Amino acid sequence: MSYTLFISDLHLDPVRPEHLEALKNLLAHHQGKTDALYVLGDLFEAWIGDDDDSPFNLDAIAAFRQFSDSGSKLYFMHGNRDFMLGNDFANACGGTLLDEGTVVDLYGTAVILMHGDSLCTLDTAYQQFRTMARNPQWQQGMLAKPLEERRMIAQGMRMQSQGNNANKAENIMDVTPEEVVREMQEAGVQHLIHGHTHRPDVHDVDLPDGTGKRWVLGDWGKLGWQIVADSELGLRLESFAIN
Ligand SMILES: [Mn+2]
Repeated sequence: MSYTLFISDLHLDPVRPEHLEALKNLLAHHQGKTDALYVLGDLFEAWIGDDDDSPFNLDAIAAFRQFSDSGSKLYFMHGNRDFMLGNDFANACGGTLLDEGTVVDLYGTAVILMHGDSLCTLDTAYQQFRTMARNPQWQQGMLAKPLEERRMIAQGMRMQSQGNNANKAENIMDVTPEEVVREMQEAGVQHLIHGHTHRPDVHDVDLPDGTGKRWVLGDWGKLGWQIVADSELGLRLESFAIN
């Protein structure tokens, strides 16, 4: 049976090697069997540039390469942590970097794919940062700095982000319902898959032409999360234990 997998928010970090191990298990289990794997952002806790060839990064790339060499397709989307993932990374993995809001056909069902951070429109401070950090000129300036300096900047950003988020209301950290409807209508779809909010769930969405569904992937902690799409059962959200 044909099927397709979606994951996001692994937040891979050398200090938590169990998540990279869980990813390698997932890749080994599905390689050559699944039609495609979509990684919808925040694969890495931080990504300071494709030229960062740390043993940890090379380990992850090698696992993805083995997966794509098996014939399964591989796609990546940026998250708010790894927004500097580039084509060099994707190519090394044998995958393709997708634009935010790409619409895919899943066995006859059209689905829009997003990381989810752009849907959190009430978080104006973050959206300002996002606009800056997605600017090619800003990224070029960042990539021109030595790796060690970028490492320190990334560390500072993470600490600042944690401090900021600790004081934000719950609804500001979640998606804006009107923005969800707007994106789904514009794309002409009844299904949206995203991550980012770390609130794995399936929600009904009231659309002008019926009820749609918003599928939210979870972040990897003690549990990992995946969405499976196939031609017979449709979509389903699943979790699995991580040791
Ligand atoms: Mn995120």
